Amino acid sequence: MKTIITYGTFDILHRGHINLLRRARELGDRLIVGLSSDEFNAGKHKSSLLNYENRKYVLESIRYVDMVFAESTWDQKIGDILTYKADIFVMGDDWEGKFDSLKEHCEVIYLPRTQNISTTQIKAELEPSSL
Ligand code: C2G
Repeated sequence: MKTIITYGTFDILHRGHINLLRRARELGDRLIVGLSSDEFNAGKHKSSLLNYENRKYVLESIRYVDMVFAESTWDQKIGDILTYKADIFVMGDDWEGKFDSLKEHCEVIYLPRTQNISTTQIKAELEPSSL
């Protein structure tokens, strides 16, 4: 049973997120996702439109996702990798190199980001001034 682990905010899910989740899941037999809590998002200077419960509900409905747990701190990843016996840690390559320290515990793979789509861009287009 090869376990893949990834993390993110996954607010207003779009093709870029799904592409990442699909490719991550294809690397193994199950994919588990550390979903940023609302408080952790604040620490990332990100405010998600949907709160944690809503983002979790949506993520759990995705066919590529087997389990969702809360991401509350930057330094919980090693514990998560050991707890869930993760074999591969996957992130989009906007994070290239940032999590190489995890290579002591599991394989680390950065996948190319999907171009020309982002939650930030979607939010901007929803702004009344842009409608
Ligand atoms: N992503 C992507 N293509 C996009 C947008 C996002 O591949 N067009 C990927 C990101 O690279 C990331 C994942 O989708 O791997 C989730 O993106 P976000 O929800 O923006 O997550 P982020 O804020 O990067 O949080 O501890 C790690 C952080 O929680 C990552």
